[in-house]
Amino acid sequence: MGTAQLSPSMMCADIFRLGETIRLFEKLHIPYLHLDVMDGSFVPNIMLGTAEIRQMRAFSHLPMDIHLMIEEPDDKLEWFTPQPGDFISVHAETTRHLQRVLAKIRTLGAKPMAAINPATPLSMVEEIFPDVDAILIMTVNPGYAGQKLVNQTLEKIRRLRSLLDDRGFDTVQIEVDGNVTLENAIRMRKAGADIFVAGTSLIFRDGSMEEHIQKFNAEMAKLESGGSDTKCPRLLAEQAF
Ligand code: S6P
Ligand code: MG
Repeated sequence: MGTAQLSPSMMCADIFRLGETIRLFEKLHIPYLHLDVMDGSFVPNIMLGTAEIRQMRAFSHLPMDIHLMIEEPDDKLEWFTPQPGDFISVHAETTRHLQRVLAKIRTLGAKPMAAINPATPLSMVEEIFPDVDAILIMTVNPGYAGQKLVNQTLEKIRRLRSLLDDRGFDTVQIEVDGNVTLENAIRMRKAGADIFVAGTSLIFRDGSMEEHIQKFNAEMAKLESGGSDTKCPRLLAEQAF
């Protein structure tokens, strides 16, 4: 298990301070910008489009973590100009050809990620482990920021982690998205999550964003260095809840 990574959800950022926020993320070595693309059909909201993504690419070299919440993403991937180092995630619920779409993301040069909603069973992604670099477990129903954790997704993260490990896919990362508070992040980390989408629950809220990020890093480092007699948080899964 590598270090816990943050992926700030840019739809939660103050658009009037976007530039300085991105510069702060660069200074703090944030590994990804999480970009939510919503089509008003798969999810009941419309968010970030190709123009915003293009502008952010011109402004910053930070890799992107593009979360496509759009119906039939199959022939729309090129619109987002995937780059090496980017993650592109597609929802298993949005395409009849998930394996083909994931393979296409790889061909276009980015890292494929499959996403599933809280009600979607893990069996929907079990056959595509060889085709992904990460799996996104939605911990709220997609569409909005500021929602409450769907509690049973914690157990789902734990089951996915052990399925991946048992089948030899221990390098496949797990991303979690939705109501990632500091307390929930600790529980998610213990369950086996690697990448944490940071929205209104963690960093885009009152107080200093830099301090929120440092606090997250400190808590994750604490978990890694023990706090128990094992150094591997995955082994703590039974204690996660
Ligand atoms: C939701 C979207 C997310 C949100 C994020 C907000 O559909 O995919 O990336 O932006 O979950 O975070 P929070 O902390 O407000 O739930
Ligand atoms: Mg998202």
